[in-house]
Amino acid sequence: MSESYDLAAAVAVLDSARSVTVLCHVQPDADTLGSGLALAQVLNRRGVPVRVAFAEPAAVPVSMRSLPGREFIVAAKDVPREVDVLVAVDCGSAGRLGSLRDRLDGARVSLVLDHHSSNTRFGAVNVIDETAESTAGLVARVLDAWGEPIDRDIAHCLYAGLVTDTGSFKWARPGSHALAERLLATGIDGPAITRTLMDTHPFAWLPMLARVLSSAQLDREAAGGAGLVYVFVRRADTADVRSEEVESVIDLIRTSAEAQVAAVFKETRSTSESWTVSLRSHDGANGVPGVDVSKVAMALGGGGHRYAAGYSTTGTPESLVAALRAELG
Ligand SMILES: [Mn+2]
Repeated sequence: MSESYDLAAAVAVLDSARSVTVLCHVQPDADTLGSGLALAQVLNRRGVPVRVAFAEPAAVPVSMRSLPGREFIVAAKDVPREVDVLVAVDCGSAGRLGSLRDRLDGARVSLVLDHHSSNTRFGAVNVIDETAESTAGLVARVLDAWGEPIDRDIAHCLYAGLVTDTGSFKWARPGSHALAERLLATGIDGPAITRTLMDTHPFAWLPMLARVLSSAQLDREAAGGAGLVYVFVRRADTADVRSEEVESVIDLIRTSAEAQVAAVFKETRSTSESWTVSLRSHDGANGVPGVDVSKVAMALGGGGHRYAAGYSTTGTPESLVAALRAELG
């Protein structure tokens, strides 16, 4: 609930910090990393030692390597067992920290900044606004409450989270455009940031899409007739491409007019028949409310937002579809 978050509590924690460890979620996206690097730059400016980390993969995704502040990123193994202030950004649950979740136990105080409706409030202080379009937008409000100005490099990081979590402003909410205007006014190159993060793929993306999309299935009866469209992305399909290309598939199949729910079953690159699953939904015509995929994902061990969620699972393709179908009703 939006009224349950307390920006002053977040400021008090950050203000008390002798040092800060910012943790982003596994398989980081531009919202978690942009939020983390924006905070890191502010803390560094204040003279507070800061590091940013995520459990996996080992390297920063290629599309995010131009984000300012990446010099604060350290390898997961270099995050000490005991830290002063730990801040988790854009993580709906402790599990999203992957192998770094145990660092919560060694923190003097932990602060969770997030916008997922499924957030489990796993910090000592939790500042959760599920009405925020992005964690970056929530970080901007924390900085305002703290009286910390947003300079051009910090704006670059926040814009990265804002533009990606709104799907290039397709899912903008009240305040999203006002924040974009403010960030752009610092002199950042918004089109270049967007192109780098969302609109640049290696050529190998095209044959990968051709293989994957040719297997798309439509189940009109799923979710009480709302319809389900889904595809499988097998390990063999992704050998030549980055995670960015794999993550792009959901945005294509979710456009199917005949289905309000879309799913992409992505086989883990290292392990056969181990999967992460992306879910999307939208409202139907005539205002019929869409399926809450956050609830579906939570029932299957994951979480997320009402219209965008995910989970991890194992099994054969047939068993995966059956489990999802059963949960959708
Ligand atoms: Mn986010």
